[in-house]
Amino acid sequence: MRIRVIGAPIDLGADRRGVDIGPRAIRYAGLNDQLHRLGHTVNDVGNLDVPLPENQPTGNPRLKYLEPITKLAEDLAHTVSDALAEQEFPLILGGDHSMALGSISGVASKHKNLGVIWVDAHADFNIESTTPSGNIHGMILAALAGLGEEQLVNVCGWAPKIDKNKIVILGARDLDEGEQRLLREQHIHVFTMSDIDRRGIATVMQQAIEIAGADNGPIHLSLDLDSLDPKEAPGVGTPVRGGLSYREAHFAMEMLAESARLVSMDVVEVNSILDRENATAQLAVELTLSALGKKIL
Ligand code: DIR
Ligand code: MN
Ligand code: MN
Ligand code: MN
Repeated sequence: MRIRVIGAPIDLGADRRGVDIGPRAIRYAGLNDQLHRLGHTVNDVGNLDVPLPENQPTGNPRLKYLEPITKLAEDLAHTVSDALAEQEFPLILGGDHSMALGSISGVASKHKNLGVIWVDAHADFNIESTTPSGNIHGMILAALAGLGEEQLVNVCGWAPKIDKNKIVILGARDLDEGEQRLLREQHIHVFTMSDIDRRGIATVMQQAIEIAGADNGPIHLSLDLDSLDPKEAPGVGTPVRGGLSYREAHFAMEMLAESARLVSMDVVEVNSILDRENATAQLAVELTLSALGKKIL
């Protein structure tokens, strides 16, 4: 496969600083080399330009940095749809999760029945009226489903990007009150950590692939490293105990590779300032390799 690596070093969507170094940290951990060794061709186009929060007005406190976040989303959507048009698999490195507004908008513009598997401790399903923080990374999945602030929803001039029946959230364990209500109202498929405890990662992941990939549709994977237990992934902005184990995460990625349905992937929220010796970036590389075909034997 030909893989286009795209860096989106944005940290305007979250409070903790340090995810803007994520794309570099993931490259330092050997991403391109290892993808190459797995047999892929790698076309790394570098990082998109993202303004610093120091140079930007915060704007509406319930929708912080709305303007620069939507601008990056449009740039990124364009870059991603260009990659697909040229038969390359977009692998987008964050940055905070607000960048998925752009990556998924770009993929959805090329794949009309796209499903999304959102692997995350959080659901990122807040809207302006439910957000406890005003941080847009916590609103992205709702926006992609057509809910919330209209500038987010209508990024690139069309909406919704994803049919809400083809969204699956996996690994959730920290949801806000209004967000829970919205997820229930909208009948979003959420597999919590309790579901994984009860039924095992293999069963849950198989169902996730069936839902997101219904009618033989393509799947985008959005991998937030805080889905893993903080013991494995200390370098994230919002660590939450009780996350996916090392093997659960790998096996989920291996199943996705086996499904042969993956058309694009985000790797987000690696926070190098909070990391220990780049361990979280290394884990991000390992999981990406599993998702892109690396097998034990
Ligand atoms: C919280 C935290 N739900 C919020 N969200 C995320 O601010 O909306 N942390 N995504 O990683
Ligand atoms: Mn173009
Ligand atoms: Mn997230
Ligand atoms: Mn998260």
